[in-house]
Amino acid sequence: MNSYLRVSDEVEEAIRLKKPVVALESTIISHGMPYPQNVETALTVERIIREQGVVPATVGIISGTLIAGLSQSEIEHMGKNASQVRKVSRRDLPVVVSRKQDGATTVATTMIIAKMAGIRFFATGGIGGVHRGASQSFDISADLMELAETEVAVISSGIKSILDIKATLEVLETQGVTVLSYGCDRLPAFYLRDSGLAVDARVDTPEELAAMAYAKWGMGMKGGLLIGNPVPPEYEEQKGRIDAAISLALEEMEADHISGKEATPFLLKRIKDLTNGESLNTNIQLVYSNAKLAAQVAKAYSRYL
Ligand code: PSU
Ligand code: MN
Repeated sequence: MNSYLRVSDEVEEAIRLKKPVVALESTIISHGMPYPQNVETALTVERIIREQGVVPATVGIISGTLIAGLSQSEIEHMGKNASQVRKVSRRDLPVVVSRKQDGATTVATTMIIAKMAGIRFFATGGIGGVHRGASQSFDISADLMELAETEVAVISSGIKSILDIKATLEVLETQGVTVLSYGCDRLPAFYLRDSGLAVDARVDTPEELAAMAYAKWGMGMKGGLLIGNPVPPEYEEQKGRIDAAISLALEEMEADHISGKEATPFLLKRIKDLTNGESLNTNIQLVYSNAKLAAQVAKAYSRYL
C-alpha cells in the first residue's frame, strides 16, 4: 500500500476479505451542502450503506494524508470547518499532499483514492460536467477525464442543468465511458428524473449493473462507468421552479465573474437559497437513494470475487 494513503481498519478488513465497500466523496460535505445538514447527510449515508451489509468509506484528505474511511470526527471537521478545507481535484493533489493540508475530494479525486485503496464502487449526488458556454470558457470538469481513466463505477443522479448535459454526454462518449441509467432510458438531471437525453443502456437490476462492470474490467479495459439513478419521484423538484432558479444563478455567476473551481459551489449555494432551501432536501434524498443502489451493486459484484 502506498505511503500517502491511510485506509481505516474496517475498510481494510472488508477489502482483504473481499467484502463489498462503497466509497463516498467529501466535496459534497465541505462545498456542496451547508453545515449542519452536510454532516448529518454524510453520517446518514454511511448508515444506509451499513444497513445493506456493506462497508462505507468516506474519502478525504487530512493533513496531507489521503484517507479511505474517514472517522466520524473527521467527517464533522470536513463539514464544520469547510473554509479551511480546500476543494481538491486531480491537479490539486500534489499541492495539498506536500503541504500537508486538509482537502475535500471531488468525484475525480475520490475515484483516484478509491482505486488506490481497492474500492470499485462510489456513490455521490451529481458529477461535474461540461459547463454551459464551455466553447468559450473551456470549463469541462476533470470528473469526465477521470471516468475515462480510473476503474471505479460512479452511481449518481446525473448532472444538474447548470451544466450542458448534451455536451457532457458527448465528451463521455468520445472518451469511451459507459453511461447507464437505472430503471430509465434517459440520463437523470439531478433535481429532475429525466434530462430527455438517452444513455447507452437502461439497466433494471443491481446484478446487471455489476455484470457490466465485471465485463468491462474483465476485458482489461481502463476507466469507469457512470450510472444515473433518478431521484425518487416523491422528492423530484418542480421543473419550472428549478429551471428558474438555475437560470438566475447562472446570470449571477456571470455578473459576479465567478469561474473555475468556484463555479460549482457558487451555483449549488445560490440554487439552494433561491428555492428557500427546498432543493437541498431533493439533493439529500437523491444521495441516500444512490448510496443504497451503490451498496446493492457492490454486493452483487462481490459475488464474482
Ligand atoms: N455536482 C453536484 N454537487 C456537488 C458536485 C457536483 O451536484 O457537490 C461536486 C462534486 O464533488 C464534483 C465537483 O466532483 O463538484 C465538480 O467540480 P468541478 O465542476 O469544479 O470539477
Ligand atoms: Mn471546472
